[in-house]
Amino acid sequence: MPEELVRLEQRLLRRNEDAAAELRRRFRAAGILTVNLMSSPGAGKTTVLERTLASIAPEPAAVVVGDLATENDARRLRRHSPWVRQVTTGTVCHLEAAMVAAVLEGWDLERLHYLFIENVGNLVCPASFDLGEAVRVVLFAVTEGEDKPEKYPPIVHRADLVVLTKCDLLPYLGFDLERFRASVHSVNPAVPILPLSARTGDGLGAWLAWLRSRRAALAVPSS
Ligand SMILES: Nc1nc2c(ncn2[C@@H]2O[C@H](COP(=O)(O)OP(=O)(O)OP(=O)(O)O)[C@@H](O)[C@H]2O)c(=O)[nH]1
Ligand SMILES: [Mg+2]
Repeated sequence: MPEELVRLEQRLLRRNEDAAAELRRRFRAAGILTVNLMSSPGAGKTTVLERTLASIAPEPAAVVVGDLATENDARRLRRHSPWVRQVTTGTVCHLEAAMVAAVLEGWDLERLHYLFIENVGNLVCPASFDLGEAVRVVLFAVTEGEDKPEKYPPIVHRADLVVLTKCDLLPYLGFDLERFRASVHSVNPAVPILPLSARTGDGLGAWLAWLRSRRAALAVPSS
């Protein structure tokens, strides 16, 4: 890569890191658990969030959702929460901290317990952009095959949780759960894996318990 292009990329990432640090400070001060959800297009992020918002109520939870175009996901999510904002990125394949900061305008963060950020469907670009989140969740659908984690290591490397979605389809696919686990753990040996079906609700209880435990951990000062 030409040197000038490398410098430009470094500047862009540095600017994002500064904006993300400021967001993280605001989220911490407000006591919100911010969750950055990342996956390939169509792995089931919005469907998981629809179920999550419906189940986590009356705890107040907000969503910022990124897509290149359309308000489709925000429309779906608004049925479950009044705090939903869509970011349309045009041609940009990931969310950036400044985009998130811009749409938070006017929200009283102190009132929220959770902020979910549904990133643009993409397993590559979102990995490099910190959004000030407390936790990163990467979703893979059973229809994608067992080896995707090892093919897209950067996004898995920094994940706090891997969710395997659409598990209701397992009986039809011949998907090898052990191969998937090995693929995830070859990149990130300690990361927990949570199988889930947003269609049947299987695994939803474990997902909610994980979220609640991570939120409770925010209150404990780290040594
Ligand atoms: N069988 C089955 N289908 C699912 C499940 N979750 C989602 N789907 C379907 O998968 C498709 C994509 O789901 P979305 O939730 O829109 O996926 P997404 O990751 O938000 O997609 P983008 O935002 O476009 O990247 C939809 O047709 C859903 O109905 C599931 O648990 N089981
Ligand atoms: Mg979506």
